[in-house]
Parts: sequence; C-alpha cells; structure tokens
Amino acid sequence: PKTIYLKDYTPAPYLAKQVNLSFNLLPGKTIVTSSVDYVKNPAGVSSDLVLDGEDQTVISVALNGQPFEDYTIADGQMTIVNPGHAFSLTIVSEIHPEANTALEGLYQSQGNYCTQCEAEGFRRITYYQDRPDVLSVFTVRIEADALAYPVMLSNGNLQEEGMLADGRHFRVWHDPFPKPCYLFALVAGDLERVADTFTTMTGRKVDLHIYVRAGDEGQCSHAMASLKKSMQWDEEVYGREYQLDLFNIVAVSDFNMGAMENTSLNVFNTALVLAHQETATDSDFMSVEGVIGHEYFHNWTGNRVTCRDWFQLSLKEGFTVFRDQEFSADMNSRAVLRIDDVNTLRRLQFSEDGSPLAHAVQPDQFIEISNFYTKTIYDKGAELIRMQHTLLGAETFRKATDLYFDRFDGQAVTCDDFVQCMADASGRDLSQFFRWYKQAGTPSLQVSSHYDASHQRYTLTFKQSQPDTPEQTNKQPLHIPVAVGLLDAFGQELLPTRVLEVTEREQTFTFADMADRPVPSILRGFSAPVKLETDLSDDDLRLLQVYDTDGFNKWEAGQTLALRTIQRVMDQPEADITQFVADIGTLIAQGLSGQGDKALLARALSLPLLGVIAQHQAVIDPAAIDAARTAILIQIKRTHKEALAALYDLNRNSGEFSMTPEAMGRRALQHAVLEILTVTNGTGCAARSKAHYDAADNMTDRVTALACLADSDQPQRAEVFADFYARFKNYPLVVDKWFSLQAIANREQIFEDLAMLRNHADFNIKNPNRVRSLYSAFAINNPVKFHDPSGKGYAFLRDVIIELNTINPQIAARMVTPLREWKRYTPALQAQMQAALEAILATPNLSGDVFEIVSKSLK
Ligand code: B3K
Ligand code: ZN
Repeated sequence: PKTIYLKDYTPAPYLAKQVNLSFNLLPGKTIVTSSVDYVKNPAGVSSDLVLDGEDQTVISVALNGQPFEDYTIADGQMTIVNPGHAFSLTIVSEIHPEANTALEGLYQSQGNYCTQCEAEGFRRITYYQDRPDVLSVFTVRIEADALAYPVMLSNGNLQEEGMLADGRHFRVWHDPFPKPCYLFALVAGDLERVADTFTTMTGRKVDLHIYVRAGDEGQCSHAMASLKKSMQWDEEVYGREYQLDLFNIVAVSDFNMGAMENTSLNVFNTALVLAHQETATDSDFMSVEGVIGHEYFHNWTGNRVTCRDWFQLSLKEGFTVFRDQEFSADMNSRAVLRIDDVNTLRRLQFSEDGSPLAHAVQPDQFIEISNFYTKTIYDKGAELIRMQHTLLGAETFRKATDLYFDRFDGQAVTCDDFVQCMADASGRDLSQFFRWYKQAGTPSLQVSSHYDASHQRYTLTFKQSQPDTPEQTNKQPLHIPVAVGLLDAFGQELLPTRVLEVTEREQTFTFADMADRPVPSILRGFSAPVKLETDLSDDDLRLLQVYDTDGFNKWEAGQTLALRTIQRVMDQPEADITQFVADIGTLIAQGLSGQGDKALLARALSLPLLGVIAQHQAVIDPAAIDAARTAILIQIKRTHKEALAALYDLNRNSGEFSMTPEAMGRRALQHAVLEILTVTNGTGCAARSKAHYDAADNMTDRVTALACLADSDQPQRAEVFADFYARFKNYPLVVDKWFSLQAIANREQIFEDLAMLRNHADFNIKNPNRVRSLYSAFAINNPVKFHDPSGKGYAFLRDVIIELNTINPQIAARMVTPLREWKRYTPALQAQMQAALEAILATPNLSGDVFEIVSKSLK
C-alpha cells in the first residue's frame, strides 16, 4: 500500500467540462458508458491524462468519436499520454453491482441498485479523475427493466423519460451545478415514495421525496419533519437557501456509514431515516434529526463549497458536524446535547488521540482515505469550528461564513482557506489558532487559583501542554478559548461568562475587586477540547453542581466528583464515600420535588461510563474500574432505595405517548433510576425490569427494560428477550437492537451467547448494521467482557475482522478500533490484544484498509 502526502498535491492535469454517463442495468451485469469533454487545466503540471479505475472491464475507448487504443492500464490507472488541449473521451465498461459486497461504487441492497462514491467509489463505476477538485456538470441516463426498477434517480432535475422495447424504460437526469464525482449518485429500484414540499426564503417551492421499501412509509414522518426544519434553520442561521427544485432521500438497509450527502439525492442507512415510537427509541429520533440535518447542511458545506483534496476532509465534516450540533441544540435542550456530545468526544475521540492512530484534523499523510473518516476529522474538527465561533462571537462568525460562501461557492478549497475567512472577517490573526489543525493529540490544561485577600485579587494561572503523538513531538502552544464565570460562596454569579484566551504555555489572568475568594466555573460549555485539571476542592465542585448557571459545567462538576470518588474506591475499596452518596441523595430529592430539567437530572444521576473513566487512568484495568463503579452504584441503591423507587414512580408514563422534551426527559430519568435500582441483578431487580417492559408502549421503555435485564440470570431475562424477538422479528432495525442488547451483557455465559448470536439465522456478515449490532456493541459497549482475561473477547473480534477483510474492507478496518489502544491496558491484556493484532496482520491478502490500521496500531 502506498502513502499519499499532502505536500505532493498538484492540480489536476485536465478539467472535465461536462460528463455524460449512461447506465444500462442488465441482469448479471451493468454497462456504463461515460463521455467526458476534457480541456487542459492551465494550472496543471503534467500533460498526461491519468484516470482512476477499479473492478471493471473496459469494453471500448473512443477519442473524439474515433476508436482509440493508445492507452495503458496499470495499478488501477488508465494513462493517455498527451491527448491534446481539448477532446472528448468515451469509455464503455462492464461492472458487476450484484457481486459488490464492499458497498462502494454501484451495488445492490435488497435487490435495489444504489451508489456510494465518497471517497473513492466512483472509480469502481468508470475511469475518471477520481479527486474532489475536478468539478463537472453531470447528465445521467439510466435504463432498466420497468417492472423491477420503476424508480430511477440521479442528481439534479429529471430531463427526460420514456419506455423502450422489451419492457425497459429510461430516465435522464441533469445537475446544472458542477460537482466532484464523489457526489454523484444513482438509485434504481422498487421503492415507495413519501412526498412533501418546502417553500424557500425566496418563495421557491422544493419537492421533498423520501423513498423507502413498501411497508416502511409510515416511519418517515419524523425524517420529513427534520428535513423541513433543517432547510429552514439553514436559511435563518446561515442565510443559505436550497438551489434545486427537488430533494430526494433514499433509505437503504446495506450501508457502510450513516448517510451520504450526494447532491439532491441523499442516500441514507435505514437506521437514520425510519423512526416510529413502536420501533425507535428517543435517542434514535434524535439521531435521525441530527443526521438528516447533517446531510442537508452539506449542501452548502461540502457540496457548493467542496474540498480540494481529502486532507481537507474536516473542512466539510468538522464544519457540518458543528452545524448539525447547533441545529440539534436549537431544536432541543442545548445543555443536554452538549453533555452527550462531549461524552462521545471524550470516550471516542480522546481515546483515538491517545492511540497510535492519533492524527491531526488536517493530516499530512494517509494510506487509505476511508480510514480517515474518524472522530478526529469529524468531532474534533467540529470543536475547532466551535472555538472559532467562540473567539469571534456569533455575529462576526456569521460574517465570516458569509464571506466563505461568497468567496468559494463552486470551488474546491482547503481548511486554510476557511480559517483565512474567519481571520479576514474579524480582523484577527488566527495563525496560532491554525496549529489546532496541524497538531494531533488532546492538550492538557492545568489551572491553579490564588486569592490575595489583602489586594482583593483573584488569579487563575493556566498551564497548557501538548502530548507527543506518532511522528509529532515538541509541539507549540495553542490558542485556547477558555470560557470562565465566577460564583460567590453562596452560589451567586459574580462574573458572567467571559472568554479568556490562553496563548502562552503558562499564563495568568487577574480578577480585581474580589471581596471574597470566588469559586470559578472554568471551561463553560466545554469551550475547548482539552483535558482540564483544576485545583478546585470537592466543596467548590459541590457548589458548582448546585448553582452554576452553565448547564454543562453544573453536570461536569458532578462528574468530576464522581471520577474522584471512583478513583478513591479503586485505590482503596473500603474508602468512605458517604458524602458522595449523600450528594446523590440531594439530586434525588430535587427530582422528587419535581424541580429542574429531567433530562439533565438523568445525566447527573449517571456515573461516568467506563470508557470515560478509562481516559483518566494511567493503566486501564476495565474489571477494576467496573468493580469500583458498581460498588458505588450499589451503595447508592442501598442508601436511597425508597427515594429512588419514589422517583421512578413519580415519572411513570401517564396517559398518551408523547415526544415532547418533557416526556423524553421523563423516560431518560426513569432509565437512569432503574439502572441503579437493578444494579444488584437479584429477583426484585428482574421483576422491576419486567414490569417496566410490560408497561411499555414505546421502544425507549422496552430498551430500558432490556438493558436493565441484560446482565441478569433471572428467568425474566429470557422471557423478555424472547417476547421482544417474537414481536419485532420482521423489523431489521429492531432485531439489530436485540443483538446489541445481548452483546453488551456483562455476565458469565456471554461467550456462549455471542456464539449463538453469530450463528443465528438472522445474522448476516454482509450487512454492516447487523455486524455492528453484534461486534461493535460487544467490543465498544461491553468493555468488561471484551477485555476478559481469557482473551476470548479479542479472539471473537479478530475472527470477524479476518472474515470481513475480503468481504467489506472498510467495515473490517473500522472493527479494529477497539484494539488500537492496546498499549494503555494492563500488561496481561496488552499481550493478548497485541497477539490479536498480529494475527490479523499475518492474514493473507490483507486489504490496504485493514493493513493501515493494524500496522499503525502495532507501531
Ligand atoms: N460524507 C459521508 C461519508 C462517506 C464516507 C464513506 N467512506 C457521510 C457524512 O459525513 O455526511
Ligand atoms: Zn458529513
């Protein structure tokens, strides 16, 4: 496998003036004809036309209409030496979508045709300069059997359609906006359509269509509503209007990722479209809204302004994640969303940063671009945009994004170009800030405070440091926005949020006229993606937990107290934790009084997840973390059993099912409480969970019950899981949940369960959702059993990676994630994880995707 470097970027040798694609979808093969008008790129450095192509048979090539044979094909590239200044090239090739299990390029899902071209799937369809900086106008003709494939879609507007001989029909689609080939899409199949419309801010009517399998039409209303909200939000918040007359979403059940933003033809994983109270949880509803928004927002951030090369992936992904996070925050509770996003960032991105796979938001090199659709590019990338938003303020940030869209509409640009717009619009120098894009790793920020009573002065001293990461040492200090507020000893806010800009390795900020020592609320809203260490006392944290005006930091104070308590119990199992347990009692009492946001209380009552606790450990011992965490939960249960039961009862479902924030908060709170009440897994616990299941009129409550029963050995467990399967066996997305909820069980017979699930008739190695529902659920959400000292957990994952290597290399590579942090575990676990990685590396015919991740992990 070959490494590609950012520094080697050169502009494409030829521009594509227009692209005509014709697809003849036949049983057993598809014939693709591509006719492209090329003209030499004045900025290009070579005069050879080099086209990428994979997994296809070239049938004929014609240059300016004449048969042409003077080309060479080697290493996935067709080269034509000096074809001239302007010419047209027609290539006819044969491909086999029905045999495509990699789910890249043109493939079939449940008999329907669909495409996935980002990042480099277009080359599996036809020979082309498969790079994002070649933008062209596409016209696409599709021909297929009319009965089997009544729906035939591509990007843009429908130009022509008609019947042909032998029961075949055709359609021609035209997208007037030049686009890179990774945004090309085609769908052909037997699908039902759900329709609605949206009127844009200038009064244009846009048709909105969601295509699903027959029978799924009743599960589209939430996705449709989310799409309309997204379109309106982008007009209101960014002034961005949709440009075409039609916007299509197609849901397919075989998909490598969540969804894809192809111009006017988004292709979605069914998991992120279909949602109904009976089959989807509240958090599924939130994900659908967020991802529908995400893909729609790409229309401007990604499609209208696209990436120059794949090193700039975060230009569109980081910005678009930031946009979808803000959209969700505006539609729901901002603090709750921020808490959940930060939890994910810490659990998954911080751990990536701490692994041999750590990389910068704008990396310098990669082997396989598919491996770079990471938490760093996406979620840390979003944090970088968020920090620029914080530094500039909302109004100036909006000016800067207006400038960005004005300056670069229709172009393929870099992260540097984006930050330059931020700098130009604000008049600020952001060159130090740009280091965030180039330096990998999670910075540490240490804060010490000092109160000088005689001068009534309070100071905060910040020390930042950057960890070494692969091929990066001696890093420079970063420009860190730290949002700070000050409270007095009674919890009154003395100083509302102010953004301190830390730019030095060590820097002190002074607050004058402080009659008493204040309590600082530091890094409000998690204003920078750093590991924060403060010298706050437990009492300071307790004050913040009750009085902080910042919802995020209020929660964070409680989590810090919990982390300190967990650490104490890990160090000394007999440690006295009565104060912490009493604090939880105060929260429960608040809940009983009916005050406060239930969703926030649910999060306050939840101890940090093992994956978050692990980030604070020098050496990770999952069993030891779990033991301490569970011991604390048991003590909370014993101390507050009656109050918890009362809180549970108080939040019972009363009457009609509803999706209001209040109702979702109530369900989340019941879940958090039931989790504590059932921690001991005795007969009473199982009875409680079973009762919760029996009373459920929605999927959220059912999943709560199953999650609380998962670890149990009581007879109710089998009963409820069997009932669940019988009810929902015809709903693949719910069967995914059934797999996952068993895979996360922390119980003795888990390895027998896993074997049973692997051999279950409903398991399908070719379906990524099902693979994830078993393997990712186990390896990521069952850390105790995944890291079982026997090594059986690692072997289970190793075997599926080896099996998937030839079937679907992208999914195989992704599955390696839980192994890559191996060096952070105890020596005994390390050795077993390393052995699993080495066994994968020794597999014959290892794909470039898996090779890159495994070999880098082992370094
Ligand atoms: N842009 C797509 C990612 C597709 C990558 C496939 N290897 C999804 C998204 O971020 O919106
Ligand atoms: Zn995206």
